[in-house]
Amino acid sequence: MTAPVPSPAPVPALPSGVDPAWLPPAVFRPLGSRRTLIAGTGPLVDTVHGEVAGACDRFGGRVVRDAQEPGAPYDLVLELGEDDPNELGAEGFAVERAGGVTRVTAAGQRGLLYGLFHVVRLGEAVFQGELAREVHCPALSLRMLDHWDNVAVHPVMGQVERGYSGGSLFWQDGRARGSRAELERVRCYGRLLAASGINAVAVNNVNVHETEAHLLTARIGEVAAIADALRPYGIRTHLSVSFAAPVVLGGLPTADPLDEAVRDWWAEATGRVYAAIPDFGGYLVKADSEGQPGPFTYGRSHANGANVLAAALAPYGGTVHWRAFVYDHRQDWRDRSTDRARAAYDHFAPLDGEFGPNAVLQVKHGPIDFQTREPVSPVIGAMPNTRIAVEIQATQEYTGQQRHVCWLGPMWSEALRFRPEGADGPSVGDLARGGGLVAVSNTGDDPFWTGHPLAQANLYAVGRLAWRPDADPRAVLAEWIELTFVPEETPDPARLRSGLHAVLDGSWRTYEKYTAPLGVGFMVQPGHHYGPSVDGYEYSPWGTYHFADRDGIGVDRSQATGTGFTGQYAKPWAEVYESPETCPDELLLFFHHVPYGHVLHSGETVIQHIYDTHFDGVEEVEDARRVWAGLADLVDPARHARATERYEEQLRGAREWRDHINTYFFRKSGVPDARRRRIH
Ligand code: GCW
Repeated sequence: MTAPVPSPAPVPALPSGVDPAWLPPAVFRPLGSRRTLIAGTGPLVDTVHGEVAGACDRFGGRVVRDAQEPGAPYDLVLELGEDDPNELGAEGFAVERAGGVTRVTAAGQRGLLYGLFHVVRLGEAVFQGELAREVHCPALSLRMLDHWDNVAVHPVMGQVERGYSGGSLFWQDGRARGSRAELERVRCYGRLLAASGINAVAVNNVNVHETEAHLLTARIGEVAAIADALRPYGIRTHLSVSFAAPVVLGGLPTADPLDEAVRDWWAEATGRVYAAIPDFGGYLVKADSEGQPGPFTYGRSHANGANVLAAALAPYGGTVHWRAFVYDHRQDWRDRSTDRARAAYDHFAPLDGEFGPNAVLQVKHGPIDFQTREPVSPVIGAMPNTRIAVEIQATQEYTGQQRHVCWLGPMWSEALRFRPEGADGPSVGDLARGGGLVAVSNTGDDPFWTGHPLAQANLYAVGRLAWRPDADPRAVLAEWIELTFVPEETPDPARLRSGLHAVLDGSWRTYEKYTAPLGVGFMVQPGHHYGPSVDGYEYSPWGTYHFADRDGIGVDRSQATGTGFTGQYAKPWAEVYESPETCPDELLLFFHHVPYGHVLHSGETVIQHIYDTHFDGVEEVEDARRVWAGLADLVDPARHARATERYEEQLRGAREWRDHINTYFFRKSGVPDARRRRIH
């Protein structure tokens, strides 16, 4: 008897009015107009089959599963198995082309899925000429998005904390989205993420409020429904949990990680999670951070805390992601010796080697909090015996909240390529191999997914940079442009490409120019963090100060005269950052307090730099707005209109920033602008 031929898993249908992002139908034309053979079995192979079948329905090609027609000529073969599994792993694939046949081979089902999307990305090119065998494997095995989504609408933070893309894709008004259409949208989301390389999603906010806490126990079925929707695209589901769950949910008198009853409680709760979601990814924990409960309450270390959850997850292959974002958020601004930048290292570096094998320490890429410009966190290079995940923020909390264009690929790439021990040591990307790359998601139920249509580029880049942390961000952007805007289908592809590069390539630096100067950070409105307020956090307990007075500005973090933070770096960086003479201009005020007349490496004084960059930044936004307007005939009208609207707000905002910052520093310093422009 022959086994039944497996059937394709249908491609989820994009709800009407929702933007196709980087998977518009046209990118499937080269694939869909050819003959493809798919070999292998398993649910993700069915997904691949469905993708090819959907493309063929649209473009007239043919797909055959498991050689029902032996010897038939194929243009493309997608096959599971055969290859050396050690070479390709679960997620890698090999691609080659000879004798008119393109062949993608994978050892694992996910590898085949990524091979398929590789073919889609390359389009016609993958069907031309000959291609020697190339192996593609992800550098990082965990490529994750963390959703800061609340189940119930939070009175201050709303449905999605720091969300700028409408409501949550997963939750609405206290319940899981569960209608057919809503789950179809989640499937579409999983599909987009898989095409960019993402393989894990945490579905709820790291600030675990009362309603959200119950997801771990009574409401795990809701999480399971999301996991079901994401699974066909190779995405594992993770859950943020409260460290106090044994007390809050279990009714125990303590959550002490060394207490036996607490251990048992976690083990039992975790068993139930796996009964509901057999491929559950694991827990994400924000502990002793901004009011969340944690092991400090019991006089225990964070390794003790992480390990109790790790032990519960271990029998099932799950992982705990334990965040290193631990600092004193109630500090006295008068106390100049406390330095928030130091906190993560002070808490965690001494614990190196104490975390269990399935515990990952998740470290924000900078020492403070996702500012427009920060140095790399010294924690990343200081814990060689700990699995480290690097956390970046796609949601643009401090970078324009998806009303301003701010392409973050170059910023993330700089961080990932940074070498904490200098040129001969490993890069941050290398150091993240043990734990992965994790981004706070920038998506929601907005028709464009990301509020600003151009912010989709950031989402795309997360997966691509996690796959290859040393990738050139400009190449990632070019790839996103080709897929999303399908230039060859427009009358003037060259103008479209160059216009998109013009508005995106330098947009992070533009944003930096008109906001807080030289790495000093913040200067945002308290609470929502949008728009300028130079002293908004200056006399607050949050540890985010600039210390501007009539003579100068910046935070002295040197060992010689400051907080000693520079000493947390290895050489050469400890020395480079220690002196204003060697510290890079863009980080000068992060590391040093200097007079306004201090001369930068650029040759400009600090005060003149502030004036110049703020005027320039606004001009650059004006230029970008003009370039975007000139693309109206080449871009989908809805997309164009949405971004046009946002450019108006960006320009208004940039002018506001310029005038606040310039006026503030003119009044503080009394130094006039050398170029005599109008300062209010
Ligand atoms: O950047 C800050 C945000 C908080 C966030 C916190 C964190 C989820 O302002 O909204 O809380 O970081 O990373 O935990």
